[in-house]
Amino acid sequence: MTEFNFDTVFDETMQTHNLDTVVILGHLNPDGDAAGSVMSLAHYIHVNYPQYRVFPYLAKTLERGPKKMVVEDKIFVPFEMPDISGKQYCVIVCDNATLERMIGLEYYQNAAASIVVDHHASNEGYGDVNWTKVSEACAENVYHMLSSELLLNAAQKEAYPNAADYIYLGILHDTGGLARANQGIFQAVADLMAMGVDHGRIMKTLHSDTLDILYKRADILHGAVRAMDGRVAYVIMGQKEIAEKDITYEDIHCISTILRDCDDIELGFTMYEEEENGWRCSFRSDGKWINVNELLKPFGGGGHISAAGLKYQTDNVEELKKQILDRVAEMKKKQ
Ligand SMILES: [Mn+2]
Repeated sequence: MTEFNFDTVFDETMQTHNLDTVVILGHLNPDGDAAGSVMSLAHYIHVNYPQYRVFPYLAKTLERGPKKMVVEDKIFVPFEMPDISGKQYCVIVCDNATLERMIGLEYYQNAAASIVVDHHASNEGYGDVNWTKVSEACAENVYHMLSSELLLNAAQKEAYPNAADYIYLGILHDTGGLARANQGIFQAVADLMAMGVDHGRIMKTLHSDTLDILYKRADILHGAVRAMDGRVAYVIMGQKEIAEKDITYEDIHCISTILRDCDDIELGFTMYEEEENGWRCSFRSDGKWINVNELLKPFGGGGHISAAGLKYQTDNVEELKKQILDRVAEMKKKQ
């Protein structure tokens, strides 16, 4: 399925099940794209379908940058959730590949109907309607599935941040500030600007570092190690070091991207022990040197060709790292 008309599917779903409530969910530790996709749909429905009640749901662990925009939301913040006991409602899930990563899973499980919109190659295909199209940002897919007329209406009826602002937020964040873009993205970005989006204002959500954050990041980068003739670089951080240096997952989350973006590095990754023997790993490449979604599949991880994650239980992280590097070497040999 390459084209998807949200309004038709949404209208039909609400009417056949006789529903008046919509809950919108995203993934754990929401980033700009998850927040942008969820919140843009919430505003779009709020303005264009006033007969329905809308409840967007974002985890409290929202990233610093997108949070700057979300805290200004006067329609939905502070978030409130409906009492779902005995109530029928529709759930829309955005930017979330697997049930394991979904935030608010209980809402999904008790929904009368579900619509899934995603851009991950690793999407499990769950939901009554599952529209997954691999692209740079889920918000880009959201943009293309909506009626431009109704989106313009939502942008004109509400002050910042409105549906168009949120789509723009998602696109900016998942493309690294339009660093990874194509014609379709620039088309969407230009259309959104024509609807009144202020590019400079939303760019500020990408720049939310403080000097203390940079000090910490420099410290983490000092611990980076090279492998495979220096073309791979990684950071492994166990619980002891995490406690000593007070490193949160948010502190380490960007490191794999920073490593990958180095001119002399092709693959960057981090392994972070978020609970005893529970490793949360993040892999970044350009998607061509190595496909990290394929790389992590045998280990139970995945995501996109150039950005993928893995959660793994082991008391021997060195062995896990070795197995992954062996697979990198094997995949490179076959290329
Ligand atoms: Mn995304």
